[in-house]
Amino acid sequence: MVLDDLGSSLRDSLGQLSGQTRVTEEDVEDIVKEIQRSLLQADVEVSLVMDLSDSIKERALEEEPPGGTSARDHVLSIVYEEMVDLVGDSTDIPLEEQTILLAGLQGSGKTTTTAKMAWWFSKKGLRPAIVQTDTFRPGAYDQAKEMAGRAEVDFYGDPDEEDPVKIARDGLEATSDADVHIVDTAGRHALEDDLIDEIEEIERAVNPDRNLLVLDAAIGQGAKEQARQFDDSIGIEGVVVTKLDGTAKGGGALTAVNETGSSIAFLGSGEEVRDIERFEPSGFISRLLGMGDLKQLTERVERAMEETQEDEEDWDPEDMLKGEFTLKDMRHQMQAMNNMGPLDQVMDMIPGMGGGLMDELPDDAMDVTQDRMRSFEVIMDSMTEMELENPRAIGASQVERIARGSGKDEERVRELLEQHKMMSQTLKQFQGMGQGNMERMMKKMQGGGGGGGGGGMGGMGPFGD
Ligand SMILES: Nc1nc2c(ncn2[C@@H]2O[C@H](COP(=O)(O)OP(=O)(O)OP(=O)(O)O)[C@@H](O)[C@H]2O)c(=O)[nH]1
Ligand SMILES: [Mg+2]
Repeated sequence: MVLDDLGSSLRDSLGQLSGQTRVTEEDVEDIVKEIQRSLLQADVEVSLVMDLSDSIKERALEEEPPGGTSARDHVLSIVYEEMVDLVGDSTDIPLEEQTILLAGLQGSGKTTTTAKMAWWFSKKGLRPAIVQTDTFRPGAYDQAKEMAGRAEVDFYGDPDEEDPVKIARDGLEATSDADVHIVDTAGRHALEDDLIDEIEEIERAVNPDRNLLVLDAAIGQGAKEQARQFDDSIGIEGVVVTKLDGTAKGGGALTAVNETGSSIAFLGSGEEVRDIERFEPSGFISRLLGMGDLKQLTERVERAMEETQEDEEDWDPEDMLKGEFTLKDMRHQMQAMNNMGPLDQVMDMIPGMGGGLMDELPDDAMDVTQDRMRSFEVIMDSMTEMELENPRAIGASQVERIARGSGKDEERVRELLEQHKMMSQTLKQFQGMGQGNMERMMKKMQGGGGGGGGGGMGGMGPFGD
């Protein structure tokens, strides 16, 4: 499957716009409904979803698609722009000396993120140090130290000290050689007063350049209250979403971003120090909507629809070279000409068939003019499945019947059969050549044969023996 479930229902809605130059209110309603469903399932707050829906609806109906843009692409780009607006750009994280404080509830992934970020900065050529101030949870020191080891970065902690503020102060001093200080803090089940007091004190002691709120991707509506309280007490400049390797899509992060007026800084997607990436709106939006990379969505929607068509009709141009060339193949060929251009160009797309080979063919072999094509199509519509598969079995009485059925004269029907025969013979010659011969011949034609080849066909015509 090209796109996953949610993506595919959105794709279906968008697909219905295919070929339209204008969208109706109903079209937009359908699309917006799909988007709402995806976002709500991804834990995005209802009010945010509604705001977004309104802007999309308004713009999709009021704005004129730029010249040459299809309705579908127009709606798609509006959806994307509005989503980017909602999600925002990545939090600015300059590659310079700085102190970063991480805050968040218990188990949200602070300690892991500290190590991941330290690793990330070290890969950017900076020297990071981790300062571990969690005196609340037994084992916090060992965990942080072990992770710092894996990230191969400086580490400071003091398992015997009970005052986190003192640890923070001592830690900055002890690691003064480092450029980037990342301060890990203790988590609690909920935001109790003592946690707030503690983190405020640490904040004052280390005077960070930025405070990041670490959120588990699975957090839903709880994100709002949490984000507001942390923002009130220390101020939040960015959000880190962790555990995106799970099933949760991280919509709660948008609530937090909205609540704190901040943006997303990093994404975590695993337990290893390497499982971190800078936030990038396009990928995240795609995830929220349950789609692949949305940047390429327009292309993908396009491609997906072509693929669906091909799947349905189960027709592959390469088959023409393998088996019997039927009237069905011919019909596809004629349709393909409408979509893709003339047969010689189509043949160019088939591996091993390019290189101007078709130029050597008699002109009328592939020449089906628009007019003839249209009448051929009508004629073929009057043929039975059997006749289409096996045109050689079409005798005089069938010609008569087909002519009557299609409203064309018998001569036209015979002309079609003649045309088919010609194309079929030409293709047979290709088949007869075999892969090796074909390659040799192509080389010769392209002047790559060396010796006296000289680019000409010489005496070796492709269709002689
Ligand atoms: N799969 C996965 N697990 C993660 C990720 N980030 C953290 N974890 C795991 O989640 C658990 C909690 O992570 P910690 O980094 O200890 O969380 P914390 O916020 O420091 O927890 P406290 O210090 O107790 O408040 C650990 O088992 C981590 O391995 C992630 O991105 N993906
Ligand atoms: Mg921790």
